[in-house]
Amino acid sequence: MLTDARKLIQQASHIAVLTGAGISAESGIPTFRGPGGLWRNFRPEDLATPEAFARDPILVWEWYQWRRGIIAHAEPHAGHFALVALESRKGRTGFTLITQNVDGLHDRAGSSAPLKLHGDIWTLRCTCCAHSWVDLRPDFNPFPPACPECQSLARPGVVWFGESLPQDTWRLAEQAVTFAELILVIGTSSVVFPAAGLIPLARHVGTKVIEVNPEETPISDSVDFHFRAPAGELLPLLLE
Ligand code: BJW
Ligand code: ZN
Repeated sequence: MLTDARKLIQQASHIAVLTGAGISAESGIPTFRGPGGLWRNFRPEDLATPEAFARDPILVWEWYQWRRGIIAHAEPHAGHFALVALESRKGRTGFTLITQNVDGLHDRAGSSAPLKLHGDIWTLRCTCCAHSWVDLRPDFNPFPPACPECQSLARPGVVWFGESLPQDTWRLAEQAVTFAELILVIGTSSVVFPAAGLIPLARHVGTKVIEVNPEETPISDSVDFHFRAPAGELLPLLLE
């Protein structure tokens, strides 16, 4: 199975990769769902919606500040680096990395311009004016953080439930999966839309699908290859 999948990867002239929280699990960053997932201890509707932020911005900011602290101490692993090596083999026109992750580990590993469907935890946005900026401090002082332009309340630069994805990024992701001959789906439960919709879209136009996930997901039965293994172990073997 590994040999056949490797052949597909070698032969494909364009590969799209869709990653989710599971690729960062071996870096020590909790996933959302599943054992130890963030949603086991917190209700998403209490923390990751515009309504939750309007109701209790301090609670939501405390949660993001806690996660920023964990992410700041995490390092990319062999799986992230294997994707960087694949990108350099395939070249600019042969590879697109699409991620649902907000942690920035792909950038820190060396991936060039990943398409970030759900934003970036290190970016802040003003709730009043159009200003957005990068702030790499895990701890804010003053707390909660304020806009440097107009002093209004800042919010995390991420996409919450009920919010639209960044339109240009989304269009590029759709183009990539329809243009690609192969999509690698790594470490995502494939339940959050519209990101999860990229996989049926790819299949619809004949793109082959390889899934890397220790658990079954709603797409597992319909993919060409499903490797039930952690990304940090499997990707270096698959992409060597
Ligand atoms: C490993 C591993 C290892 C473990 N190696 N793997 C169509 C149908 C139904 C609902 C909707 C729909 N369209 C829209 C919706 C509503 C909603 C939605 O999808 N809800 C579903 C949950 C039912 N979607 C939205 O609201 C989206 N907006 C939108 O559609 O706008 C238009 C619209 C508006 C209003 C109404 C209708 C349409 C926005 C979604 C935003 C998601 N935001 C979050 C938070 C981001 C900020 C933050 O980080 O705080 O994004 S939620 C959370 O889930 C986060 C993730 O990016 C996202 C996906 O999770 P992911 O990455 O898959 O992680 P997990 O934890 O679920 O899975 C980890 C996997 O890894 C597991 O499978 C493990 O087995 C595996 N794993 N170790 C490899 N070592
Ligand atoms: Zn402002």
